[in-house]
Amino acid sequence: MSSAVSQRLAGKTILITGASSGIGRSTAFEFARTSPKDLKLVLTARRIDTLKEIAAEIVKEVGEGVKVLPVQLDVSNADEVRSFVGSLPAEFSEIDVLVNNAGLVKGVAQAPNIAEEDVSVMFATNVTGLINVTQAVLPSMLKRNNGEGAGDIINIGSIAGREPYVGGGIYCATKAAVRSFTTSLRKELIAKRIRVIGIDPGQVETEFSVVRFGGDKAKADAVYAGCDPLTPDDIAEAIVFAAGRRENVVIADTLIFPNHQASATILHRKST
Ligand code: NDP
Ligand code: 8X3
Repeated sequence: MSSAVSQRLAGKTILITGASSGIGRSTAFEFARTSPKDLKLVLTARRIDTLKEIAAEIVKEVGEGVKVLPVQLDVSNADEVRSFVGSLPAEFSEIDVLVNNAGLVKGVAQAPNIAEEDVSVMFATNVTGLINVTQAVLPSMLKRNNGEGAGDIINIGSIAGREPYVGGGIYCATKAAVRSFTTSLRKELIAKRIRVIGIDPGQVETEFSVVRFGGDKAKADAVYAGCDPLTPDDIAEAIVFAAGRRENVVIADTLIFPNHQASATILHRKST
């Protein structure tokens, strides 16, 4: 990453949701590595012990120039989100970059057999959770710059939000909602200096499929059999690239595939 990017990121406070695993975890490391001298990271997820380990690993790798605050946060709990933002320590309280990454998928059931609990948890996390965090952080972004506003909101969508597939009725609907909310927000903030950035990954190997199949690693591994999926670091690089552009440049919309993928369901698999 060029020094221009580290200069642009210097001094910023980055809030990442879902930082305990996968894309969120990689994004924390990528920001820290890109601007190791002067950066503040607020890392959130439900697994606080994992976040503390990641915080320690980051400081061990890049040094004390990056200050890391791990905070336990369930994005689906609106009260928790509000009180979290309101009680951030002063040095972390001005969020410059919000990475709305927390998300999950549950199962591959098709209507009318989708468990109500799975419907609720996917919408509550992927949609309401993302909106909760955005609404809690946005007021402070709007006040900056004499009311012109400042900051980046980076929403992690998915190819699933553009192309619904069999067995993804709810997850795809949540990611379509994220795409729609992201687009509305960008339009609503047109007079402000707040960048609204959408990043839609294709297949990335993380804990995503393990969560989808309730911890069944063999089923999760089968999703990637014969494929060469993206790594979470690939998406982290795109996120930091977007945040590191000149302030007048908005990477509004991206779709990122591994080489073997051309749509949600068109993937070339090598036979083994
Ligand atoms: P992981 O399962 O590896 O990471 C998901 C993260 O979300 C974890 O850190 C988890 O932390 C967090 N999370 C889940 N529920 C909540 C909650 N209620 N409150 C706070 N944090 C929560 O998956 P990925 O890294 O792959 O997923 C990250 C994002 O990328 C998701 O939005 C996903 O939809 C999206 N995506 C993933 C793709 C893929 O192929 N992997 C492709 C396209 C998009 P914890 O359990 O500690 O709370
Ligand atoms: C994850 C990508 O295609 O598995 O968002 O739903 S997919």
